[in-house]
Amino acid sequence: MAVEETLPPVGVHGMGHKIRRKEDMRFLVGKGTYVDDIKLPNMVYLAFVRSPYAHARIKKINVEKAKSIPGVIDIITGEELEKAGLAWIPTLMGDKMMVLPTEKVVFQGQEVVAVIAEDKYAAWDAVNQIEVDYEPLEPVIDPKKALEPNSPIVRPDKNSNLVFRWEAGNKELTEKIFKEADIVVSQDFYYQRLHVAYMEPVGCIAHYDPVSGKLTLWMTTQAPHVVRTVFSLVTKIPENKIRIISPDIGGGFGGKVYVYPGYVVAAYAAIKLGRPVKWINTRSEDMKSTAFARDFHIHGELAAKKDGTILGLRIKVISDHGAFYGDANPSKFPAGLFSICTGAYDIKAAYVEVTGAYTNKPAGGIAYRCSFRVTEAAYTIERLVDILAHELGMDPAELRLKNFIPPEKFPYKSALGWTYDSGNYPAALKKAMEKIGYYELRKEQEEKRKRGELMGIGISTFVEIVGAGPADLFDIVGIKMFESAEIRIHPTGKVIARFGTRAQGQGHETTYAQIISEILGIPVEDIIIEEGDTDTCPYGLGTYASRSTPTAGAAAAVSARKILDKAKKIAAHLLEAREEDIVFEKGKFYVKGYPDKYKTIQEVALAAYTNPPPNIEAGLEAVTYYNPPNMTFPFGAYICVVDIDKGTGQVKVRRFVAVDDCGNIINPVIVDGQIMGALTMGFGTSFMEEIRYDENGNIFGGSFAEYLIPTAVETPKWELDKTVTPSPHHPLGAKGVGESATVGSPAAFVNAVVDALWHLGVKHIDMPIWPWKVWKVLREKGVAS
Ligand code: MCN
Ligand code: CUN
Repeated sequence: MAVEETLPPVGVHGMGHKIRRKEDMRFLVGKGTYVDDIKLPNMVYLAFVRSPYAHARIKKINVEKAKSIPGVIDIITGEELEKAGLAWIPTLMGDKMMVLPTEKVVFQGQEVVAVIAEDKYAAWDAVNQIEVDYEPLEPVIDPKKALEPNSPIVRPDKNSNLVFRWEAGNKELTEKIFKEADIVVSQDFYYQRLHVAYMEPVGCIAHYDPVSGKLTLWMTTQAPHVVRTVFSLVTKIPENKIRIISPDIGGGFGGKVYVYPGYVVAAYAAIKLGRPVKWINTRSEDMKSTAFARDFHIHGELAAKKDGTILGLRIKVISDHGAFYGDANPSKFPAGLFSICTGAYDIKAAYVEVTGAYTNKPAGGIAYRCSFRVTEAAYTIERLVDILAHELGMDPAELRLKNFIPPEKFPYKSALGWTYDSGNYPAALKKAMEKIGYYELRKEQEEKRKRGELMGIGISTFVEIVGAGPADLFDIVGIKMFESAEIRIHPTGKVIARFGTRAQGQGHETTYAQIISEILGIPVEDIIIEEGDTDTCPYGLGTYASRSTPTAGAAAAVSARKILDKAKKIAAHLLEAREEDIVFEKGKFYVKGYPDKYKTIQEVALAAYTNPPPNIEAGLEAVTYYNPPNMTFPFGAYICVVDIDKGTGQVKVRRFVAVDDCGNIINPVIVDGQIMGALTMGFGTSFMEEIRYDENGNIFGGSFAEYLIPTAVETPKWELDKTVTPSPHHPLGAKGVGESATVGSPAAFVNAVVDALWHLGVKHIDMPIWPWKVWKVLREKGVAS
């Protein structure tokens, strides 16, 4: 790569410019600052003894041998934390979670004892010398069994394993419609437990200054402000004496929203010992104990007329939450936004019921590019629609085109209560069909089938729902889900803008600068974006659920427009004209009809400090706390072609066309990057990744030896295209995109595999579709070669 290709962009680059990411230079030359890069004087290290059992009573903890290891400073147990009122802390979902256990452990890999030592080697030596005497208890592994009356109870503080029961839709109407339907298809799906496998495991450094009484935490968190508030409420440390800094983050993907015991113990130890404490998970600790994704046991039913008109949808889910209800959903949505499950279709009646269960596994649920469980919703409806097409003998594309919400019906109110802002689903599907050569592929498939070859075509036309969210519906621990942007223009026209969000690789330093550049005509390289420091950034809810563009992007636009309004007044003063006569174009203000006599935005910025109009305050800055009027509803049409090897069961993805629509695009290269990354994660989900447990609660998938993620070798070549249907309520017409492809693609992959095998009597294979699963099916059907 030539050096100039990696240099930051020069010039005014507003919306739609394919500029390189401003942040990439420091990452490419290894100069990013991640938590583990930070070293403070006098710092000590924290490591955890973790439970080998999924469910066991702690009888005794012997720390004597460990204490005598040179360099060991302190050993902290649950009993000690209990005295400090910190053995349990609240989760973001109003439940409680153990920081360190006092009575029993509730999942394998749970933090049991914390060791603090001069270096991490001494800490790990001590971890290995601590003896914990356990009395194993019967573990609760299957969430369905967990809900049976005679099940052992996971939690010491509860008398049942029921987390919640939640429903949406009109049950009676749905039942009536199902009774009247010509055909009902139904299927069980298990959307497996996943780990997000970001590059940087979770960790933190806690530093307490006894002079100022200030606690500073460098933390791998996607939501620094919310964590600060929770920390303040739990510890009673005044909120202005807690500073959370999220430095560069090596991928978050939802796994870094959760509040981990390590954060709390590190903070406690830093205050107790008066020394900075660093805690960084190892990779396998991370895989065994951090917030998981999915784990939904779904039963779906679709009712239709003979001609393929879909009438009703009914879904029952049992969701496995592990030992604590630690999802990071908006509080009114215990099952996230699963009720977007009617998808792209005009369905009269729908009813959904989700029951959450505690089991002896780690907590989590909202992670891995899920948009609050839209992944599970899109998968369910898109699989059901394909099954219906096959049962009816109809083409899956034709069936979709017949049932799409027509473009003229937007804004569209869904049977489960959402008002879709805009969409054009037939346009996206037709574009994808044309690009891939859909009908030719169907012909090829027919011929191949005659020769006994297995080829499948899978479609997914998903709808996303992102931008949480409107204050009347969306809050986290009571805090409304607004988002903030503060823009300051200095006298020389250079800009610093700060946000309540926190990118983990999404490129906000570039795209937010492009938004400001678009509106104010200031070159992108003159705009610095800062996120992730609660002492300097305005309060915000953070980056997850692809909400940053719909919320913080909107806040940036509104703040920039506020500044432009004031700048116009200043320009009128400088040009000795009336404000109404001032025209603003490409960074220049002039009087209507006299474009040659202008003042630049930079000159206006200087005047804001040196020569403001008499009736106007000095300075040029604005802050906005943006409350979105509605969610945004991105969508897409994906088509996948697979060939299956009858000898090995290996599925080869021959082609994958993805047509995405996220409204107006800020940076097309970043959006393409987001889509390719998310497609790769959808591919991993469909064919490789799973965290499983045996009947004793032993994890399978706790290291990369067992948890397979796609490398460049396995990853298919993605063919991207787009349609543009702007959001009518977003100030820039933009919708979110960060998770779309992980939401939409698994159904396309699985639909393709089942399409290849349907004629053999195969209706479904659960993900991950490992070769041996396919091979087993081929053997059963007598076609394995
Ligand atoms: N964008 C754009 N035009 C649009 C929409 C988005 O240019 N119309 C740009 C945005 O400006 C931003 C990026 O695309 O730079 C993603 O924007 P958005 O869809 O708003 O999503 P967020 O910024 O809120 O990112 C969150 C989302 C989530 S929830 C997960 S999970 C995920 C994802 O982003 N985690 C990621 N993408 C990731 N990418 C990386 N590299 N690392 C992660 O951890
Ligand atoms: Cu669900 S993963 Mo993203 O919302 O951080």
